[in-house]
Amino acid sequence: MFESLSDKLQDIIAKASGQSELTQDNMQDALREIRRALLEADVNLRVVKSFISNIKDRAEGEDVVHGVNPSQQLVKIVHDELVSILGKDASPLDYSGSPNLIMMLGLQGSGKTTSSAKLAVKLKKEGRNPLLVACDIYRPAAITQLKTLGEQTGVTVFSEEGNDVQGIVQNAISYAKENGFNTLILDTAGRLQIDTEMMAELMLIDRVFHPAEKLLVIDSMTGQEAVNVAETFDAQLGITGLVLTKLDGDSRGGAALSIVYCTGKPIKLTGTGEKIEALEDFYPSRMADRILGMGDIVSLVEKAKEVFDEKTALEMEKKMAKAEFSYNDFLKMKSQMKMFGSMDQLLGMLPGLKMSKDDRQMISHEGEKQFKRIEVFIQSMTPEERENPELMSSSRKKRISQGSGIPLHDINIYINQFEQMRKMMKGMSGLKGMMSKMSGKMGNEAAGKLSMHQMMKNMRRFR
Ligand SMILES: Nc1nc2c(ncn2[C@@H]2O[C@H](COP(=O)(O)OP(=O)(O)OP(=O)(O)O)[C@@H](O)[C@H]2O)c(=O)[nH]1
Ligand SMILES: [Mg+2]
Repeated sequence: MFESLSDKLQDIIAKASGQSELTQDNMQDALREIRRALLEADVNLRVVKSFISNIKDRAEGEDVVHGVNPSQQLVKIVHDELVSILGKDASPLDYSGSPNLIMMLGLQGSGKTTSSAKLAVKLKKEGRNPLLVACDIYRPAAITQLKTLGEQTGVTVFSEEGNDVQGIVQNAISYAKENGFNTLILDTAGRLQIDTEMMAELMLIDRVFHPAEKLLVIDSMTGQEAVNVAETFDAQLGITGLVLTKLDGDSRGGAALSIVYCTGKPIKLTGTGEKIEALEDFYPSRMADRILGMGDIVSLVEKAKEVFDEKTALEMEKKMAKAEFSYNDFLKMKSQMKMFGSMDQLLGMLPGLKMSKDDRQMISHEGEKQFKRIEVFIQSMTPEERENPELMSSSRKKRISQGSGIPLHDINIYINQFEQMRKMMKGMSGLKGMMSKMSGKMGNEAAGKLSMHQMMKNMRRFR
């Protein structure tokens, strides 16, 4: 899905990682390339223009965030803009009406019948009781197609030979009321938006039955031509939302990225394959994540912004540079790290890190256990010892071990690690450097290459 656009955007962002700051000058190239990538993806020109001008404004106005390198800031800005043109928030289906009516409409072959069946299965899973209504009385095999899908999925199909569409819907509603179906999915015939007779049929159904949803089913492979189709259908019928099908075969993304901005109508569902389960709710931010192939780096950047306020970062940086970093500072830093969320969540946000949920939980469980133990160890020190790590002597260690219940052997390991960490920090240019090193690692070159083994090793170093 959107592979070619994805690859291009990711390349552009990776290039920005060599720069030290986001400025108007060094963003010119990136913007030009983003523009080209979007146009090649067949994104509507109006969308491209707005997209580029918003990114430009934000890149110029953006404060430099500590610990976040330019490529990551660019990721965030591009991500936000993608979310914005994809519709910002998810738009759930409207289940009002009793029974609730969902009318599927669109061009021939766009995926109405398939999506109707997929939707029925989805609704069933969600505890609704859907009825598929065969409203395509023009194509000979249409009713059979829907019936077959109904049989495969265990969803009841309502059909009538020889009746007109208004009559069929009327009878289907009565049937639903009698038999406890609460959502009717109307699978209408494919039609061209310029076929006035066929459009009149939909308008009539709309006027008589007031469906809660009039979903325009659009084949995403048609690129920005989808925009024209949607605009005309909407002008005549006032559609309530879009179902974008065949996203699995769409490597460009032109339809998805143009249609919401141009029509003002939300994408409510996406078809991502021929299988009956391949229908997904549409979340603009998740789609943007996918396009940028960035895991959830965006949340990470947002959190870094919240957690590491500039003053604390500077204070820590100074202390580190002078190797004055104390056990108290360690606790302070740790409590700030905690604000990132659990370690499990944190690992989940690392892009390109292919780790199962179980592995993640195992590692984070171990890590958090160790962190807690280190906290107990530090809390068993006197205030003086916490401020001055060099005071540590064997008699003090023994006392701490007795007080904390942690074996002396482990205390020695912790102290050793702390000293190593102090040295390492002094070597770096402070917290800012450390953060950008960390995030640099997460962000590009090492992402995807960071193995489980390396992760474990890194974690052990910080314990
Ligand atoms: N790969 C893929 N194929 C799809 C998707 N949705 C539908 N199709 C395929 O597209 C073709 C047309 O789908 P239909 O559901 O029959 O389309 P329709 O809009 O009902 O067509 P008409 O009733 O003739 O107007 C079928 O071969 C489907 O399997 C999808 O999300 N991904
Ligand atoms: Mg059909």
